[in-house]
Amino acid sequence: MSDLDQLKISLSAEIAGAADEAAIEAVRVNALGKKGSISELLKTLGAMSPEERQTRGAAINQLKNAVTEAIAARKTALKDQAINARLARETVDVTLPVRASPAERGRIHPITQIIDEITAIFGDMGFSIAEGPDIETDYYNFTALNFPVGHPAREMHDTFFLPPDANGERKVLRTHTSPVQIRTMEGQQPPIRIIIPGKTYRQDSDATHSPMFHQVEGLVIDKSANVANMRWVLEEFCKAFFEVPSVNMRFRPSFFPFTEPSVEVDIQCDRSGDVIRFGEGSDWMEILGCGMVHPNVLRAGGLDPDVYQGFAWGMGLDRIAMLKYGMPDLRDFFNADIRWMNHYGFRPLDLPTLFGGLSA
Ligand code: 2NM
Repeated sequence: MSDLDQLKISLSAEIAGAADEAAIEAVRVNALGKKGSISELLKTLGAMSPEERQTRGAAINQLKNAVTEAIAARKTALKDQAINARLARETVDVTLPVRASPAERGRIHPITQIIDEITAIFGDMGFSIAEGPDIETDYYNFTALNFPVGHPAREMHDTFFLPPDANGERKVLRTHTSPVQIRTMEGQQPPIRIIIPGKTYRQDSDATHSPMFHQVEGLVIDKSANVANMRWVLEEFCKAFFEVPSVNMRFRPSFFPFTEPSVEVDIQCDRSGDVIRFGEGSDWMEILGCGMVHPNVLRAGGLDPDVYQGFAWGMGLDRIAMLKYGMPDLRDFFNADIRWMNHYGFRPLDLPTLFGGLSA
Protein backbone atom coordinates (compact mmCIF):
# COMPACT_ATOMS: atom_id res chain seq x y z
CA MET A 1 0.00 0.00 0.00
CA SER A 2 1.39 3.41 -0.95
CA ASP A 3 2.11 6.08 1.66
CA LEU A 4 -0.70 8.18 0.10
CA ASP A 5 -3.22 5.34 0.49
CA GLN A 6 -2.15 4.89 4.09
CA LEU A 7 -2.49 8.62 4.79
CA LYS A 8 -5.94 8.59 3.15
CA ILE A 9 -7.08 5.70 5.34
CA SER A 10 -5.85 7.29 8.55
CA LEU A 11 -7.30 10.73 7.67
CA SER A 12 -10.66 9.08 6.76
CA ALA A 13 -10.71 7.43 10.18
CA GLU A 14 -9.93 10.75 11.89
CA ILE A 15 -12.66 12.50 9.89
CA ALA A 16 -15.21 9.84 10.72
CA GLY A 17 -14.16 9.92 14.38
CA ALA A 18 -14.42 13.69 14.80
CA ALA A 19 -17.25 14.12 17.33
CA ASP A 20 -17.91 17.85 17.02
CA GLU A 21 -17.08 20.94 15.00
CA ALA A 22 -13.93 21.69 17.03
CA ALA A 23 -12.60 18.16 16.44
CA ILE A 24 -13.16 18.27 12.67
CA GLU A 25 -11.47 21.68 12.52
CA ALA A 26 -8.46 20.17 14.29
CA VAL A 27 -8.34 17.36 11.69
CA ARG A 28 -8.47 19.96 8.91
CA VAL A 29 -5.56 21.97 10.39
CA ASN A 30 -3.49 18.79 10.84
CA ALA A 31 -4.04 17.77 7.19
CA LEU A 32 -4.53 20.97 5.19
CA GLY A 33 -3.14 23.70 7.45
CA LYS A 34 0.21 25.37 6.84
CA LYS A 35 2.16 22.50 8.40
CA GLY A 36 -0.46 19.83 7.68
CA SER A 37 0.39 16.39 6.40
CA ILE A 38 -1.07 17.02 2.94
CA SER A 39 0.37 20.55 2.73
CA GLU A 40 3.82 19.08 3.45
CA LEU A 41 3.33 16.62 0.54
CA LEU A 42 2.27 19.46 -1.78
CA LYS A 43 5.51 21.27 -0.94
CA THR A 44 7.44 18.33 -2.50
CA LEU A 45 5.85 18.98 -5.93
CA GLY A 46 8.36 21.75 -6.81
CA ALA A 47 11.33 19.42 -6.61
CA MET A 48 9.76 16.68 -8.77
CA SER A 49 10.63 15.75 -12.28
CA PRO A 50 7.86 16.45 -14.84
CA GLU A 51 6.99 12.70 -15.05
CA GLU A 52 6.83 12.27 -11.31
CA ARG A 53 4.68 15.38 -11.04
CA GLN A 54 2.19 13.82 -13.50
CA THR A 55 1.79 10.64 -11.48
CA ARG A 56 2.59 11.28 -7.82
CA GLY A 57 1.72 14.99 -8.08
CA ALA A 58 -1.70 14.14 -9.49
CA ALA A 59 -2.20 11.52 -6.74
CA ILE A 60 -1.33 14.05 -4.02
CA ASN A 61 -3.82 16.57 -5.49
CA GLN A 62 -6.49 13.87 -5.71
CA LEU A 63 -5.86 13.04 -2.04
CA LYS A 64 -6.06 16.72 -1.13
CA ASN A 65 -9.37 17.16 -2.98
CA ALA A 66 -10.86 13.99 -1.51
CA VAL A 67 -9.84 14.95 2.04
CA THR A 68 -11.07 18.55 1.59
CA GLU A 69 -14.46 17.27 0.44
CA ALA A 70 -14.73 14.66 3.20
CA ILE A 71 -13.92 17.26 5.85
CA ALA A 72 -16.50 19.70 4.43
CA ALA A 73 -19.17 16.96 4.37
CA ARG A 74 -18.41 15.92 7.97
CA LYS A 75 -18.48 19.57 9.06
CA THR A 76 -21.94 20.04 7.58
CA ALA A 77 -23.17 16.85 9.20
CA LEU A 78 -21.78 17.86 12.61
CA LYS A 79 -23.30 21.34 12.28
CA ASP A 80 -26.75 19.86 11.54
CA GLN A 81 -26.34 17.46 14.44
CA ALA A 82 -25.50 20.32 16.82
CA ILE A 83 -28.50 22.37 15.66
CA ASN A 84 -30.85 19.40 16.03
CA ALA A 85 -29.52 18.68 19.52
CA ARG A 86 -30.03 22.33 20.51
CA LEU A 87 -33.55 22.40 19.07
CA ALA A 88 -34.41 19.28 21.04
CA ARG A 89 -32.89 20.74 24.21
CA GLU A 90 -34.57 24.15 23.96
CA THR A 91 -37.97 22.91 22.90
CA VAL A 92 -40.97 24.73 24.43
CA ASP A 93 -44.38 23.07 24.70
CA VAL A 94 -46.70 25.97 23.99
CA THR A 95 -49.70 23.81 24.85
CA LEU A 96 -48.71 23.56 28.55
CA PRO A 97 -51.02 25.54 30.88
CA VAL A 98 -49.52 28.75 32.24
CA ARG A 99 -48.01 28.31 35.69
CA ALA A 100 -50.10 30.07 38.37
CA SER A 101 -48.82 33.54 39.16
CA PRO A 102 -48.06 34.35 42.81
CA ALA A 103 -51.30 36.34 42.97
CA GLU A 104 -53.25 33.22 41.91
CA ARG A 105 -51.54 30.94 44.41
CA GLY A 106 -52.98 32.44 47.61
CA ARG A 107 -56.47 31.62 48.81
CA ILE A 108 -59.36 33.73 50.08
CA HIS A 109 -60.50 32.66 53.57
CA PRO A 110 -64.09 31.31 53.61
CA ILE A 111 -65.14 34.09 56.03
CA THR A 112 -63.84 36.75 53.63
CA GLN A 113 -65.59 34.93 50.80
CA ILE A 114 -68.90 34.91 52.73
CA ILE A 115 -68.56 38.65 53.46
CA ASP A 116 -67.85 39.30 49.77
CA GLU A 117 -70.92 37.24 48.81
CA ILE A 118 -73.20 39.05 51.27
CA THR A 119 -71.81 42.40 50.14
CA ALA A 120 -72.59 41.50 46.51
CA ILE A 121 -76.18 40.55 47.42
CA PHE A 122 -77.00 43.63 49.52
CA GLY A 123 -74.99 45.90 47.23
CA ASP A 124 -77.37 44.84 44.46
CA MET A 125 -80.31 45.94 46.67
CA GLY A 126 -78.77 49.40 47.18
CA PHE A 127 -77.08 48.89 50.57
CA SER A 128 -73.71 50.39 51.53
CA ILE A 129 -71.10 48.94 53.88
CA ALA A 130 -70.52 50.67 57.23
CA GLU A 131 -67.69 49.94 59.63
CA GLY A 132 -66.62 50.95 63.13
CA PRO A 133 -64.06 50.23 65.87
CA ASP A 134 -63.60 46.81 67.50
CA ILE A 135 -62.90 48.52 70.87
CA GLU A 136 -66.08 50.31 71.91
CA THR A 137 -67.41 52.36 74.76
CA ASP A 138 -70.01 50.85 77.05
CA TYR A 139 -72.40 53.51 75.75
CA TYR A 140 -72.25 52.46 72.06
CA ASN A 141 -72.08 48.73 72.75
CA PHE A 142 -74.92 48.67 75.32
CA THR A 143 -76.62 51.82 76.60
CA ALA A 144 -77.48 53.38 73.23
CA LEU A 145 -78.80 49.98 72.10
CA ASN A 146 -81.40 49.92 74.90
CA PHE A 147 -79.37 47.76 77.27
CA PRO A 148 -79.67 50.09 80.31
CA VAL A 149 -77.05 49.96 83.08
CA GLY A 150 -77.96 47.11 85.42
CA HIS A 151 -80.36 45.57 82.90
CA PRO A 152 -80.14 41.74 82.80
CA ALA A 153 -79.83 41.82 78.99
CA ARG A 154 -76.20 42.83 79.49
CA GLU A 155 -75.58 39.41 80.98
CA MET A 156 -76.66 37.81 77.66
CA HIS A 157 -73.24 38.74 76.32
CA ASP A 158 -70.08 37.38 77.95
CA THR A 159 -68.27 40.65 77.47
CA PHE A 160 -64.50 41.21 77.37
CA PHE A 161 -63.79 44.35 79.41
CA LEU A 162 -60.61 46.42 79.05
CA PRO A 163 -58.94 47.78 82.21
CA PRO A 164 -60.51 51.11 83.32
CA ASP A 165 -58.82 54.24 81.92
CA ALA A 166 -57.83 57.38 83.93
CA ASN A 167 -61.49 58.50 84.05
CA GLY A 168 -62.58 55.10 85.34
CA GLU A 169 -64.21 54.25 81.97
CA ARG A 170 -64.12 50.58 81.03
CA LYS A 171 -64.02 50.06 77.26
CA VAL A 172 -65.21 46.73 75.81
CA LEU A 173 -64.45 44.54 72.81
CA ARG A 174 -67.71 44.98 70.91
CA THR A 175 -70.05 42.02 71.49
CA HIS A 176 -71.96 42.75 68.24
CA THR A 177 -71.55 45.15 65.31
CA SER A 178 -74.65 47.13 66.36
CA PRO A 179 -72.64 50.12 67.76
CA VAL A 180 -71.93 50.97 64.11
CA GLN A 181 -75.68 51.42 63.55
CA ILE A 182 -75.82 54.09 66.27
CA ARG A 183 -72.73 55.83 64.85
CA THR A 184 -74.31 55.79 61.37
CA MET A 185 -77.64 57.25 62.59
CA GLU A 186 -75.71 60.00 64.38
CA GLY A 187 -73.81 60.91 61.24
CA GLN A 188 -76.29 60.48 58.43
CA GLN A 189 -79.92 61.39 57.70
CA PRO A 190 -82.41 58.71 56.57
CA PRO A 191 -83.04 56.94 54.31
CA ILE A 192 -80.35 54.62 55.68
CA ARG A 193 -79.58 51.27 54.09
CA ILE A 194 -76.40 49.72 55.44
CA ILE A 195 -74.83 46.38 56.20
CA ILE A 196 -72.10 46.02 58.79
CA PRO A 197 -69.74 43.05 58.47
CA GLY A 198 -67.03 42.64 61.09
CA LYS A 199 -65.35 40.94 64.00
CA THR A 200 -67.15 40.60 67.32
CA TYR A 201 -66.02 39.22 70.70
CA ARG A 202 -67.55 37.19 73.52
CA GLN A 203 -65.97 34.98 76.20
CA ASP A 204 -66.88 31.62 74.78
CA SER A 205 -64.71 28.86 73.31
CA ASP A 206 -65.52 25.35 72.11
CA ALA A 207 -66.01 23.43 68.83
CA THR A 208 -68.81 25.77 67.76
CA HIS A 209 -67.83 29.02 69.58
CA SER A 210 -64.74 31.15 69.18
CA PRO A 211 -64.00 34.18 71.42
CA MET A 212 -63.61 36.20 68.21
CA PHE A 213 -66.32 35.58 65.64
CA HIS A 214 -67.93 37.40 62.73
CA GLN A 215 -71.30 39.02 62.20
CA VAL A 216 -73.12 40.83 59.49
CA GLU A 217 -75.86 43.11 60.66
CA GLY A 218 -78.16 45.25 58.55
CA LEU A 219 -80.17 48.39 59.13
CA VAL A 220 -82.89 50.13 57.12
CA ILE A 221 -84.38 53.41 58.36
CA ASP A 222 -86.98 55.40 56.48
CA LYS A 223 -90.34 57.01 57.14
CA SER A 224 -92.25 53.87 56.22
CA ALA A 225 -89.82 50.94 56.52
CA ASN A 226 -91.96 48.07 57.80
CA VAL A 227 -92.11 44.35 58.60
CA ALA A 228 -93.23 43.44 55.08
CA ASN A 229 -90.16 45.21 53.64
CA MET A 230 -87.98 43.35 56.16
CA ARG A 231 -89.46 40.03 55.19
CA TRP A 232 -88.87 40.68 51.49
CA VAL A 233 -85.27 41.83 51.98
CA LEU A 234 -84.43 38.78 54.09
CA GLU A 235 -86.13 36.35 51.72
CA GLU A 236 -84.29 37.80 48.71
CA PHE A 237 -81.08 37.55 50.68
CA CYS A 238 -81.64 33.88 51.61
CA LYS A 239 -82.43 32.85 48.03
CA ALA A 240 -79.35 34.59 46.68
CA PHE A 241 -77.04 33.43 49.48
CA PHE A 242 -78.05 29.76 49.42
CA GLU A 243 -78.27 29.90 45.60
CA VAL A 244 -81.77 28.39 45.37
CA PRO A 245 -84.84 29.66 43.44
CA SER A 246 -87.13 29.71 46.51
CA VAL A 247 -86.95 29.36 50.31
CA ASN A 248 -89.52 28.81 53.04
CA MET A 249 -88.95 30.97 56.11
CA ARG A 250 -90.38 30.64 59.61
CA PHE A 251 -90.55 33.67 61.95
CA ARG A 252 -90.48 32.79 65.68
CA PRO A 253 -91.15 35.45 68.36
CA SER A 254 -88.01 36.28 70.31
CA PHE A 255 -86.40 39.04 72.36
CA PHE A 256 -83.61 41.50 71.63
CA PRO A 257 -83.23 44.72 73.62
CA PHE A 258 -82.78 46.83 70.46
CA THR A 259 -85.85 45.66 68.52
CA GLU A 260 -89.58 45.43 69.21
CA PRO A 261 -91.09 43.21 68.01
CA SER A 262 -88.17 40.79 67.68
CA VAL A 263 -88.15 37.53 65.77
CA GLU A 264 -85.78 34.72 64.92
CA VAL A 265 -85.82 33.38 61.37
CA ASP A 266 -85.46 29.74 60.39
CA ILE A 267 -85.27 28.45 56.83
CA GLN A 268 -86.53 25.13 55.67
CA CYS A 269 -83.88 22.58 54.79
CA ASP A 270 -83.20 18.91 54.30
CA ARG A 271 -80.41 17.44 56.41
CA SER A 272 -81.08 13.78 55.60
CA GLY A 273 -78.35 13.46 52.96
CA ASP A 274 -74.58 14.10 52.98
CA VAL A 275 -75.10 17.75 52.14
CA ILE A 276 -77.70 20.13 53.51
CA ARG A 277 -80.30 21.29 50.95
CA PHE A 278 -82.25 24.53 51.26
CA GLY A 279 -85.76 25.35 50.09
CA GLU A 280 -87.00 21.78 50.68
CA GLY A 281 -87.10 19.03 53.33
CA SER A 282 -88.50 18.58 56.83
CA ASP A 283 -85.86 20.40 58.95
CA TRP A 284 -85.57 24.04 60.02
CA MET A 285 -82.34 25.91 60.55
CA GLU A 286 -82.00 29.15 62.47
CA ILE A 287 -80.11 31.69 60.39
CA LEU A 288 -80.70 35.16 61.79
CA GLY A 289 -82.47 37.44 64.24
CA CYS A 290 -84.30 40.62 63.30
CA GLY A 291 -86.96 43.10 64.29
CA MET A 292 -88.27 46.66 64.14
CA VAL A 293 -85.77 49.10 65.65
CA HIS A 294 -86.80 50.06 69.21
CA PRO A 295 -87.84 53.74 69.63
CA ASN A 296 -85.19 54.16 72.34
CA VAL A 297 -82.51 53.11 69.81
CA LEU A 298 -83.79 55.60 67.22
CA ARG A 299 -83.71 58.34 69.89
CA ALA A 300 -80.14 57.38 70.85
CA GLY A 301 -79.22 57.74 67.16
CA GLY A 302 -80.72 61.25 67.13
CA LEU A 303 -83.83 60.30 65.15
CA ASP A 304 -87.47 61.07 66.08
CA PRO A 305 -89.36 57.76 66.40
CA ASP A 306 -92.58 59.59 65.52
CA VAL A 307 -91.08 60.40 62.09
CA TYR A 308 -88.77 57.49 61.36
CA GLN A 309 -88.97 53.76 61.76
CA GLY A 310 -86.74 50.96 60.64
CA PHE A 311 -85.80 47.35 60.78
CA ALA A 312 -82.54 45.60 61.59
CA TRP A 313 -81.15 42.11 61.59
CA GLY A 314 -78.03 40.24 62.57
CA MET A 315 -76.46 36.92 61.72
CA GLY A 316 -73.35 35.03 62.76
CA LEU A 317 -71.12 34.32 59.78
CA ASP A 318 -68.94 31.55 61.11
CA ARG A 319 -71.72 29.02 61.58
CA ILE A 320 -73.31 29.98 58.24
CA ALA A 321 -69.95 29.53 56.49
CA MET A 322 -69.54 26.09 58.11
CA LEU A 323 -72.99 25.09 56.86
CA LYS A 324 -72.64 26.47 53.36
CA TYR A 325 -69.17 25.09 52.71
CA GLY A 326 -69.28 21.90 54.81
CA MET A 327 -66.49 22.73 57.26
CA PRO A 328 -66.83 20.54 60.38
CA ASP A 329 -64.84 22.43 63.07
CA LEU A 330 -64.99 26.18 63.69
CA ARG A 331 -61.52 26.19 65.27
CA ASP A 332 -59.92 25.34 61.88
CA PHE A 333 -60.96 28.83 60.72
CA PHE A 334 -58.32 30.43 62.89
CA ASN A 335 -55.50 27.85 62.79
CA ALA A 336 -53.76 29.41 59.76
CA ASP A 337 -53.15 25.93 58.32
CA ILE A 338 -52.16 26.30 54.68
CA ARG A 339 -53.47 22.80 53.83
CA TRP A 340 -56.91 23.70 55.18
CA MET A 341 -56.81 26.98 53.24
CA ASN A 342 -55.84 25.18 50.02
CA HIS A 343 -58.82 22.87 50.51
CA TYR A 344 -61.52 25.29 51.69
CA GLY A 345 -60.16 28.63 50.42
CA PHE A 346 -61.34 30.45 47.30
CA ARG A 347 -59.34 31.53 44.26
CA PRO A 348 -58.46 35.22 44.63
CA LEU A 349 -59.59 36.29 41.16
CA ASP A 350 -62.93 34.46 41.28
CA LEU A 351 -64.83 37.32 42.92
CA PRO A 352 -68.42 36.53 43.87
CA THR A 353 -70.99 38.37 41.77
CA LEU A 354 -74.71 37.84 41.31
CA PHE A 355 -74.35 37.56 37.53
CA GLY A 356 -71.28 35.31 37.55
CA GLY A 357 -72.39 33.05 40.41
CA LEU A 358 -71.66 33.61 44.08
CA SER A 359 -69.57 30.58 44.91
CA ALA A 360 -69.25 28.76 41.56
C1 2NM B 1 -79.71 41.06 65.76
C2 2NM B 1 -81.04 40.73 65.87
C3 2NM B 1 -82.02 41.74 65.83
C4 2NM B 1 -79.89 44.75 65.42
C5 2NM B 1 -80.57 45.87 65.81
C6 2NM B 1 -79.76 46.92 65.52
C7 2NM B 1 -80.00 48.35 65.74
F1 2NM B 1 -78.94 48.89 66.32
F2 2NM B 1 -80.16 48.96 64.61
F3 2NM B 1 -81.06 48.50 66.49
N1 2NM B 1 -78.67 46.43 64.97
N2 2NM B 1 -78.75 45.10 64.91
C8 2NM B 1 -80.29 43.35 65.54
C9 2NM B 1 -81.63 43.05 65.66
C10 2NM B 1 -79.34 42.37 65.59
O1 2NM B 1 -78.71 40.15 65.80
C11 2NM B 1 -79.01 38.82 66.03
